Amino acid sequence: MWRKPLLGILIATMVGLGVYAQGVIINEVAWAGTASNTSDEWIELYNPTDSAVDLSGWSLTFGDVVIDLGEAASTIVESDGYLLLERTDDNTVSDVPADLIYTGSLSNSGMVLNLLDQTGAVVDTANAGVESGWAAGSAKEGETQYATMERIDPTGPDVASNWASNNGLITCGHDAAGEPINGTPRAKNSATIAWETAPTVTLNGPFEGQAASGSLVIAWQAQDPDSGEDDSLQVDIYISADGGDTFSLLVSGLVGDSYVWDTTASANGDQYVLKVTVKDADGNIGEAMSPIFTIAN
Ligand SMILES: [Ca+2]
Ligand SMILES: [Ca+2]
Ligand SMILES: [Ca+2]
Ligand SMILES: [Ca+2]
Repeated sequence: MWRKPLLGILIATMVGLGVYAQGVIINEVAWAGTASNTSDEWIELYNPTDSAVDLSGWSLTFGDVVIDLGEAASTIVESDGYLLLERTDDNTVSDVPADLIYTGSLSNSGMVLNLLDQTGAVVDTANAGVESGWAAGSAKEGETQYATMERIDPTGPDVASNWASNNGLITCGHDAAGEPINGTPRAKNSATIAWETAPTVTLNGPFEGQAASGSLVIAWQAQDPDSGEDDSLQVDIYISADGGDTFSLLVSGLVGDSYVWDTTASANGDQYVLKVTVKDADGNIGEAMSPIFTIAN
């Protein structure tokens, strides 16, 4: 668990911009609506702090829209609690009660949301650094249709890399037609759960344009944020000879952090790519890909 704040600080330091969350934050934005109705947009706020926050006098704005959060059914957001805003009526997320009904649309071409406290200070934003469109989420044409834009690290800044689309696997709530929503209204984001539990891997070579021959040592570093037991991860390696278009399994079920590959068993070529996947005990998968390299024996 020690990695999480460190990662947040690292991202903030590297990027150097983005508003820091102080208290309640904008956690999820259903800017494309739902499969039932593209007007059925909704927004989730979240309190990642240790104490309750009173939203009296706070507002949420985008475009010309100003939503007075003091009009919520309860203005108190408990620690680890949510506030669900549904557009037009409570049927937008039909089986989860809204805390506040608002009017006004989120353009699919992208908008910036601002969260203002009782002094009028902007305490959080969503989608601020994005020139056009949205940092994440999708409409009808998305891989996961009408996926919401979910904040990954609730205490991390509003930068594009801290937003991801709902993965369509961890979802809750139903739309006005009773169909499942590709989002997590009033619940932890799928992107946050993946970030907290999925392993990550980085590949230490081969490097861009490297010409490999004979035995090539494939080395990687893998981590699982919620266990820390690196050697419990199962590693598979895949190889592509066509620049990453198609992969075939090279070796599976490895543990540890390196593998010696006899490249003489493979044809010469200059469009090779390696992919390493790591799987934890829960079946969460992380992967890393090498740049294109050459085999010349
Ligand atoms: Ca929209
Ligand atoms: Ca509702
Ligand atoms: Ca959520
Ligand atoms: Ca894990």
